[in-house]
Amino acid sequence: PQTVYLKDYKPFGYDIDSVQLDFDLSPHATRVKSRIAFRPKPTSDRRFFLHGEQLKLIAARIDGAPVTPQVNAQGLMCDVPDGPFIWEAEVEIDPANNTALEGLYMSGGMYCTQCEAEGFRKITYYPDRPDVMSVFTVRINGPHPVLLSNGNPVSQADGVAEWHDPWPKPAYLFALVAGDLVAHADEFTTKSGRKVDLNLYVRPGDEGKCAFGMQALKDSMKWDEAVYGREYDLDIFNIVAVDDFNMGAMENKGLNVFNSSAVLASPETSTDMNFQRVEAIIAHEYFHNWTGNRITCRDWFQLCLKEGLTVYRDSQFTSDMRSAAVKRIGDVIDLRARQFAEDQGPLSHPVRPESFQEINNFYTATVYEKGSEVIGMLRRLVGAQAYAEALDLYFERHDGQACTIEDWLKVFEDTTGRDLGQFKRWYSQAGTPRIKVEDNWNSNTYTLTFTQHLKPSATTPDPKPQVIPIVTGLLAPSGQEVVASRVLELTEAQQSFTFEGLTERPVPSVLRGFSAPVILENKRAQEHAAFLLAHDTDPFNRWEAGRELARDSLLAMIRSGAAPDLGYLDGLAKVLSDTTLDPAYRALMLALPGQTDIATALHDVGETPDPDAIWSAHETMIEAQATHFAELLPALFAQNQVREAYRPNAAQSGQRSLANAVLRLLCLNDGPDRAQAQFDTADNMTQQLAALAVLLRANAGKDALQSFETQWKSDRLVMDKWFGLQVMQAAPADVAETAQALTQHPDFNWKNPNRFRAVFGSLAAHHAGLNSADGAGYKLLADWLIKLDPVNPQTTARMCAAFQTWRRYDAERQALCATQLDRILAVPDLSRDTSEMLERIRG
Ligand code: BAL
Ligand code: ZN
Repeated sequence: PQTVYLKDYKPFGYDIDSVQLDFDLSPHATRVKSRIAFRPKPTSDRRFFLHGEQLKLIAARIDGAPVTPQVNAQGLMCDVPDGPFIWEAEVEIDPANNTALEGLYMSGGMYCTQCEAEGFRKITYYPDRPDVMSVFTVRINGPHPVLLSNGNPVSQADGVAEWHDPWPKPAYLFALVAGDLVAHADEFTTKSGRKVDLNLYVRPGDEGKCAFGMQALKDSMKWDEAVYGREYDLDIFNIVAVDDFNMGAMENKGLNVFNSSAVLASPETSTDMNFQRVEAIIAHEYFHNWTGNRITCRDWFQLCLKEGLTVYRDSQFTSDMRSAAVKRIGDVIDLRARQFAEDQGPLSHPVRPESFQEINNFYTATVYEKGSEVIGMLRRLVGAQAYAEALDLYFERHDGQACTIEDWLKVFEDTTGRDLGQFKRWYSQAGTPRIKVEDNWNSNTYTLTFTQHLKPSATTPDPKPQVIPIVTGLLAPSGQEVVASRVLELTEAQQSFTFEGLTERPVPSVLRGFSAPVILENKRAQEHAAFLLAHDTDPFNRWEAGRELARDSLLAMIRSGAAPDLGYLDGLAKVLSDTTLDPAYRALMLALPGQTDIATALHDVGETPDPDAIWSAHETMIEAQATHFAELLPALFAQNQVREAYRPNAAQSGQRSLANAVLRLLCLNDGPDRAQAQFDTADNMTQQLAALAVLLRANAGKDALQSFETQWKSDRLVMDKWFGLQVMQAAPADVAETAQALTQHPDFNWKNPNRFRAVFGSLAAHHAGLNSADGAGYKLLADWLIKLDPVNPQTTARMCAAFQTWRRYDAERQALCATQLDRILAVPDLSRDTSEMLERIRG
């Protein structure tokens, strides 16, 4: 496969004045007619190449005269006039056989599209690159009650509809939907008084799961007006739920297409976490209307320009709608689990990569989540006010353009006068910086010295110091804060910061709010962490201190068979019983670092993680929590029962998350009756599923599992949970067998990405199960990736990331894993997506 480089970027030689598309829908023979007005740019490469894949070319004309282009598997070339001309083509495509779910495909009888990143070329011949923007008019013919495309409706009649999108857009934002759908309708009036029709289209039967998503949309629209001054710009905003979808959702202009799991929600069928995810993804896609659509990316190397910024915006939204501290902690847990793992392994790449073979493989935690962290740092460095001014300038200067990271940074430079040359390294250097902190106390002067280090890697062989905002506060030994949070700007490889006028040696609280995506390397004394767990005024660092104590105790248990640390358990007991603290926060405190995180911590210091030992230490620690908190737990459980009607808001969700975490511990102490009772009486999925998980863990869930299946067998999204939970809750030695047995279930529709991920995503996330010593986890995953690859390369390639840590483990596991990686790599005609991923992972 060909590698594409950022340095080779060249503009397209033509502008497009308008695009007219006509679709005659038919499952196996959809006809697409295009009429595109090209105009050569004055000074550019005039090579006329249009992308096109898996298209049957029926006819092509230039200015009305038939032409015969040279066609290959990637597209076509044609001789064209020197001046402006009209290109017309008619192609035939086969949506019903499009199992890759890219381009136009069918899902449960409906037609839908996914064009980002390079799916439009499977619909018609076109310069399928984000810097070619144009105005689209789309006519759809098909015997379906609902026919949708981007923009505003022009005409709607039986079996034919026309849409016009006045906003120039790249082809990746094109969308078409047709089917027998029902609308949940509402409206929104923008701040300038324009009425916008809102519709959430779903399959009949799903109408009851729309209200929450619609409210989240209206909240997002309002928030973007209030916080970023961004108003919606069409007469209508449509969202469609589709069951077969590779990603979470897609921000097509005026016609967002959502994986049904990311938009449908009801109390009976969705957990609190599902509701939060729906709210966040609705916001994310909506926010793309300005950060992504109105201002898009010049090329796919700039993907973080829209994704990092939009993730940052949606995280601000969630912080405002819910608890900022809880959101931040959740984001950091996720960042460490996914992005740090990526950055420390063979898939490491800069936030703005410089080369790729398959762009679909770069929709990564680094581009998205680290991309968002970079924006958070920028805001911390320049301050909230300058950030707002820079964003205003960004929207004003670049509206309607396809931009680069250079454009983005320039608006900050122009607004603040700062030179962001060094800051830009966050975009170009791969890897997670490591920071060492040392302190010194001398004649009432306190000094903090930071050293930063970035490990050289393939893409960053010669790393240079980055600009790292380290938010720091100081506490007196009494626990009182003596220096409030301030941003220390670390720019050198080593740098000291002094604090004068203190009367006693303080305790530092550094990297508050996780102010930069770095690893703090040096261990604090345990009393220091225990002190911060008790006293830190920064909620993130208080949580972090507890996390550190838990991690250190787990490491000691693994390394030397130590008993669980009583200091940690005592400190945690105090936090758990502090009713002034948000229950959601206390639930996060109670949770242990993930087993993969523990493996990473061991690997980091050159030790070989033993997945079974990590599993056992985790189990032992949970048992120790149950014993140590035995007196606390019944009251905690009772206090956090929600008495009023179910609502998925932050307050209720927090109570349920604490009560459900406590339920697991209570079950260890008292047996499964309480969990069974909760399962039997639950009126919402959060409590039903949590109870089922506890029962399965206690090997007491057979009947509940059966009754859950009977109750929910006709609900696809709930059955995904049923599939996934069994794998997640299996003991390590049973994981592969459980997953294998589930693949034999009549409802294991493996071509549906959600169902495939329910089983195999859960297998991949089960650290001890995936890495079981007999290699059964590796083998089963490989078997199914081999099966899925020809059907859906994108989902297969994403799942390959499960193997990215394989070199951490012992020689036997490595050999078992290498055998499976080689087996997949040896498959003839392996997709470009999967081979790129596995070649990088195999190394
Ligand atoms: N643009 C792909 C889906 C998303 O990030 O919103
Ligand atoms: Zn996005």
